[in-house]
Amino acid sequence: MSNMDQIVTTGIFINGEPRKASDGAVYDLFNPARPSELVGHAAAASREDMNAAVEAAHAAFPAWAELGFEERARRLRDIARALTADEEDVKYRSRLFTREHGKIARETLMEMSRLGDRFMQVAAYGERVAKDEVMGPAAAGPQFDTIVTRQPRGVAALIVPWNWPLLILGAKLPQALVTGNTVVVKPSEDSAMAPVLTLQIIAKMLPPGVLNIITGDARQIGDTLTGHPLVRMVNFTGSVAVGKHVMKTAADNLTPVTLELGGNDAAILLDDVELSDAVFDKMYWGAFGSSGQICMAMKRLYVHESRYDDVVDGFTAACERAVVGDGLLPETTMGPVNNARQFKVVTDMIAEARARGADLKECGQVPDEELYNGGGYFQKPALVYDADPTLSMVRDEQFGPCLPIMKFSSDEAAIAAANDSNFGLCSSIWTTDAERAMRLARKLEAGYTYLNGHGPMAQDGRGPFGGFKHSGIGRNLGYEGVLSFAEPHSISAPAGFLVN
Ligand code: TXE
Repeated sequence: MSNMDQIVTTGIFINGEPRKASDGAVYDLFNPARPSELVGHAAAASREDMNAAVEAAHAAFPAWAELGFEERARRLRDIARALTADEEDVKYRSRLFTREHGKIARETLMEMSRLGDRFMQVAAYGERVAKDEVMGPAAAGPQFDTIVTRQPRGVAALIVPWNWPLLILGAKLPQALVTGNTVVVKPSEDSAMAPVLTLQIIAKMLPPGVLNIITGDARQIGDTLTGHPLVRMVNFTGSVAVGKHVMKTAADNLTPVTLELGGNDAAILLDDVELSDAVFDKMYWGAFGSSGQICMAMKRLYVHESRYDDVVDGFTAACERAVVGDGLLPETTMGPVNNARQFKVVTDMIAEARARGADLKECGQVPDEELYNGGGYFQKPALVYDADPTLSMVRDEQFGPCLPIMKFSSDEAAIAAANDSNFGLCSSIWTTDAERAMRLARKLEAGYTYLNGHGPMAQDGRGPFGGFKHSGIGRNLGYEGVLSFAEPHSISAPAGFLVN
């Protein structure tokens, strides 16, 4: 054990102060690669703590809103620089992140640096929200001057899941702050410590109460946040079931919600797709980055029948190159699944496919068999060839290292199969024909379509991100993501009074 691996205890953060939970309660976090290894303790906050966090955010709101966009954007840029300024601390948080989460070091470091990037980007493009929209008299109808301002909403509740806690925060937190809202963040129980230490760096650079951080059992304290009358906006990323519950709880106060609830992304490989090892590697990362635990991962692969055999051969070979093991080792490309619940979802889907006689192959190399079979949540990437569309691996979100592959015979059949899902988060089309790609993309029921790529590495943060159907409501990222944290306010006067 490295001396970086001493057991850590993280707290909560309210009104500018790091604190313990009010009754001192904590809960344990274990390493998903070795579930008997205690990594540390996170604070188990009480409802009183949650109320105190919301009240602190409410009290801090007027001064933060008053500060003005320029000053807030300047602070965002300072935060972006501070997040990665201390190399030793970055290494420490990255290692802790892998040990509490399971994901490989390359990804934890990437998440940390992307969070800073988002603060920088939002400081730049958020400026559009600060500018009033000014309209002189219209060409027809009653004659008015109108100015539309965008005002911050107040206290924003930001709820993040365990899979990419920092990257997902980057889609909510700088947007909430730059528009002048104050914030309560609730990281997931299953990956709390590295996110809390990272969030504390940010919170300490802001006036007391602007950013408050609460961890603990959401079943105990979640409704206190989302149903709080002082909370003016809930931005949630997580499961469909909890998203619906959050929406119902927020409805009591008519609190607006943005919900990002996962997906069952279809990737469509057309007959003119260009294939190479580089393309197969891209597909591997699109499907199995972070062990497949990504909302915008490739979750159903549809291949034109004329290219099916070539794709199966090349993609299987890419999956065979996966090195499954401890995320702390530099050669590992796939760590364990994060938690026992998710592990069961994935392994049950694989077991169902096997029981129904599916053509299934588990790929990848396992350098340490003892570790792999030692009770950690390890699953090699499992491919199901020519998958039956009624398998739960096709119908539901697997959120883990397994993937069904299916054939199609026409563009129309591919679009119909891709859209045959309750989800509609992302999708991808792989082709050499841009015009055909655009024609088909417009028919996909998905909030984002990648061309010749899939997942976080293919995504441009300037595009709004969110889903159709059960994938959620509203958008994060892009200009729409920033706008969602502001209330439009129209101010009109008879023509000539406001605009000359
Ligand atoms: O999510 P939960 P889980 C999907 C994925 C996965 C499933 C379950 O399919 O298998 O969801 O994951 C907080 N009030 N996604 O169980 O429970 C909770 O503490 C307020 C897709 O981890 O929805 C955590 O911070 N908050 C997804 C967050 O909600 C509550 C990413 C998500 O937890 C709450 C993660 C309550 N009553 C899972 N109950 C995506 N969109 O990418 C829980 N929480």
